[in-house]
Amino acid sequence: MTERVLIKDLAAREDGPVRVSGWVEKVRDQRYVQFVVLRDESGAVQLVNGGVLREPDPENPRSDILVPRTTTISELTHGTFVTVEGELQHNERVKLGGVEIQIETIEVVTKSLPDNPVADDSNIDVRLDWRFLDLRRPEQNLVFRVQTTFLHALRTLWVERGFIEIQTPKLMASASESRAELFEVEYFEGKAFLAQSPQFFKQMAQAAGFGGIFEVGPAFRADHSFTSRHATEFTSIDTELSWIDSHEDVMELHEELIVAGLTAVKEKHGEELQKLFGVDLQVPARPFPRIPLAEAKEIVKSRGYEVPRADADMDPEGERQIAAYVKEEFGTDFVFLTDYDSSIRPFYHMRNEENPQLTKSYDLIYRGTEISTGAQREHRIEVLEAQARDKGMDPTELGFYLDFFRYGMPSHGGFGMGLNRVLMLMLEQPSIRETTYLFRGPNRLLP
Ligand code: AMO
Repeated sequence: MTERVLIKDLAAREDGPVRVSGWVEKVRDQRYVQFVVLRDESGAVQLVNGGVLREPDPENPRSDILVPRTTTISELTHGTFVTVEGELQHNERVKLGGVEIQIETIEVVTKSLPDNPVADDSNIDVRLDWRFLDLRRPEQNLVFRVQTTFLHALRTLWVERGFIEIQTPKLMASASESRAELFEVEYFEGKAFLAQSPQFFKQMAQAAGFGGIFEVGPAFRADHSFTSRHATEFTSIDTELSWIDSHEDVMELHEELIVAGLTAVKEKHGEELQKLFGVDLQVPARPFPRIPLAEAKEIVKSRGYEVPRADADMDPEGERQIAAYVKEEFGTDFVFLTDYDSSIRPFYHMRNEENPQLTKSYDLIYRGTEISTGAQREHRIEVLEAQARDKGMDPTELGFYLDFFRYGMPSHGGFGMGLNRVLMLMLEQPSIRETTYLFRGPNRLLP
């Protein structure tokens, strides 16, 4: 049997016999001639009926059961998986890729039910209920190819720099970020918590002498919100590195990773992004603007919007306003907001030597939405304990975490970045539901 060819490779082949496999996307029955649009993971091609259907092979029990003896092309239901053999023909008039295949045989591998639970205009909940069908759409397929390219570019940069990839446990004995948004699960006779972040364990790698590390893995937040950017489980991109002078070193690495990721996506998928999403992907210039939070609030105020609480983080409207400002002033989609007040940062963020009210930390905003938090961490145990007490925490409760700092620790820092948010903003999608393989929210645990 001839070897299966991916549809995207057909145009480059010479005319002649080919075999393709995929699912039926459309059937156009024109009485004397029938057309099928067949799609596989790489693209779509038009098939033209020029032959007979293959009878099921009695030697092959699967085909015996599944191939209806009476199938005709017009009976091929949308979604049916088939293997087709035929003659490849280049034909400029074929809009779909300039090639078509004259069918010789179609083998029905598995038939689809005739009803199609998702339509192009189905709402997001229906689409998520039938996510596997929704993912057959080329736009959705592209999201995950973009994700693969983006992560590969980040990994390549980390690996070139000698960073070590780690996998940290998601079952924890205590909270990993804050007491809020914590999932508790039964754990034999006791209880456990789902990791909200690999924060403590990526810092442990610093005490372990690993230098630079990274992790791409799940994070869980019992966040009862229904916004476009919150999930109860998301993929967190985390990195941490030793021997930094300040959070500036973390921001530099962060920029390099973003630029590497976007450059790779633009190179590999730029055209498709334009075609399927109308997105003209911009690779930002380095350095990204850095604006202290207090200054950012002033800028936003001068644009006519006042962030409600002076001692709080930017709110979503504030983030949108500062994004509009950097777009106008610097022509970029990215901005680091820096120098967060210690009252709104976790105890492990290092304070600014000159103004201990401020932390050596930042948020990265992409197109008006926060995608990351990063910081230099406090590595001196006495200071760290004092900062924990300052927050009303009992250092003894931090148990094993504080032990990491008792046997020597280099200066270090890092960041966490939500992968699904980055993709949502990069692909100009309305929600992370579109850029998460299987979204998890307060109302969604299925499929
Ligand atoms: P933070 O809590 O800001 O920081 O989280 C880092 C990034 O993770 C993403 N994120 C989310 N994405 C989807 N749904 C959620 N519910 C959700 N919560 C967070 C965001 C956010 O910017 N340990 C620190 C990071 C560090 O300092 O290294 C942390 O977890 O994109």
